[in-house]
Amino acid sequence: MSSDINSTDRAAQTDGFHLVIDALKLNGIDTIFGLPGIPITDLTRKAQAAGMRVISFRHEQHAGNAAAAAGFLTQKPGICLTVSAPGFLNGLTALANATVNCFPMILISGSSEREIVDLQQGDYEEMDQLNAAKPYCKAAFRVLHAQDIGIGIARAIRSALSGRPGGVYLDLPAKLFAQAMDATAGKLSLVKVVDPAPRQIPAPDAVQRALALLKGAKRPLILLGKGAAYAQADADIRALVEKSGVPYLPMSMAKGLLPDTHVQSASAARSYVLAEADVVMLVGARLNWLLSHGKGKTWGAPNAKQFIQIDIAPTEIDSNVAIAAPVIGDIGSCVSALLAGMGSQWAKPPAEWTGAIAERKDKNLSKMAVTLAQNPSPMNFHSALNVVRDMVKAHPDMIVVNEGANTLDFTRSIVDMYEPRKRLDCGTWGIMGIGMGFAIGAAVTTGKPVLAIEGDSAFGFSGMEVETICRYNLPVCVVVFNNNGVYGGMDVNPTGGSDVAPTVFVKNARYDKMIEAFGGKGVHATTPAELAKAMAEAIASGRPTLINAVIDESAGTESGRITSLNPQSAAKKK
Ligand SMILES: Cc1ncc(C[n+]2csc(CCOP(=O)(O)OP(=O)(O)O)c2C)c(N)n1
Ligand SMILES: [Mg+2]
Repeated sequence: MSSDINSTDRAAQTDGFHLVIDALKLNGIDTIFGLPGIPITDLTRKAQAAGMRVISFRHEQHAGNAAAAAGFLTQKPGICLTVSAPGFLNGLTALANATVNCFPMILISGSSEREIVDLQQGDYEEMDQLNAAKPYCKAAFRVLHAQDIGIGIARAIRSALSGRPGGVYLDLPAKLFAQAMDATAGKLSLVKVVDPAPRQIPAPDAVQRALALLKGAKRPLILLGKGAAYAQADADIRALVEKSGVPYLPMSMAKGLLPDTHVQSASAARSYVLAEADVVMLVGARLNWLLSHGKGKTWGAPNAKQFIQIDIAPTEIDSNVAIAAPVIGDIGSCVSALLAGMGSQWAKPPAEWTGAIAERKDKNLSKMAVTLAQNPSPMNFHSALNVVRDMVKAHPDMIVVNEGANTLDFTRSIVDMYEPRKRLDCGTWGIMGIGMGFAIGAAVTTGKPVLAIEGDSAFGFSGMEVETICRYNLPVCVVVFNNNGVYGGMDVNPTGGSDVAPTVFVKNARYDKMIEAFGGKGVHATTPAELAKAMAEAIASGRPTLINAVIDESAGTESGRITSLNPQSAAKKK
């Protein structure tokens, strides 16, 4: 094989570069999120020349997060392309996060010479990337020969999408890209993946078992997870909830599957329903830490509850507590089977239960309305989010990206969502750093306006990507909730030394100035009115905007709502 091809025999020859691009395009993948460098710079150029959208980032983690968001929103694996060793490692966090969140993505990294890497002879960016990636993704593959690129990409796509979606690593050594082969044979070697996420039909007896349990419940509850949002079975999920009359709770990225203002939403009575329900039906939601593992105080009296769990992965069942009625299959097929099995005579849950929930909801919502209406100076989370809430209500198709601690928790509970898959956040890990990557991925993929509500600490993890937002002129409005630090700005150095406390940042920082450096619009907002005006202008203009929203530095709490997860020192002295 020649190491390159010249223009005269290009018609008859193809090479690794072109086969990768052709294989992706053949499978309907039209966007690459990445960061160029040896050995993939020419791949990014050639991909752009071939009509693909190549979105170039300032750090690979954010390219990876953008790819993951694209995967979640479209059910096609998002592609993140990086250089070897350090670029690969920068992308690896996003790959692992995608896998934990069940977002389909493929991290494609160039890698150095196998012969040198394996003998550890010190190559440029030497690293055994394939083995490093394996524990953090669903599958990892390496392609050594140009004629295997088609199969390699097909395997990566199928692995990312089938069953429980997740991250896949694809290792492409530098030498592969220049490998030439006959163009016709190359074309024939490509694989268009047929039915990459085959439906998995639940067993009829499992469906009957679940329905019998739900029917007998006195205090049933439905819990919608982001798996339900991913499934794009929106109409059937809504029909299931409405036909059953069962109160439901959405996990954060399932918000909007039914509008949060829906009469059956029990979000405003969350602790009551979790503690009191006797049968809980989980739809694409896992009983992990976000649901207190399905046990303990949150879930009320011990052993007083039975679970129905709809999930695509059989091994998810009984992961934390015993599941009385597992229903295994893809969410769409399971929900439609349940709906069919309910018939037309399904009895709604007892009025005693729904009435008690309504009463608590009303009480909590009126209490919240009073808090939201206050107008303290400086703003607190509530007064700022009151205007964000109105903005999302006025633009329900806007995508909300959200990260931080208090900024996350308050936004999740205060800002109602009205449409499916419009909320992207820290997810299963509670990870900081997804902000700008998710915002860019969502804007590029959907063309819709994106509103990123960011803690000032959270924003810092991906802040440099505001240049990327400006460069591609994306309709992203970033609102930095600036309370001078991690959870707030009140901590002091107990020694009286000149270093500030570890959680505290530069006071009164002007994040709005950052975007101005790249031609975006920066706004400094100190009142809800200023914040509302700036958001409205950003959304109307579609122009990259960063609003520095000044929040009372004492308004937050340690770790937001998960203070209790902080280990406590046993020793008295500080
Ligand atoms: C990658 C990563 N590093 C560190 C953390 C720990 N952490 C949790 S929330 C948070 C930042 C909270 O501050 P901020 O974003 O300003 O939100 P606030 O509570 O002030 O609104 C940090 C650093 C994390 N979750 N993820
Ligand atoms: Mg903060």
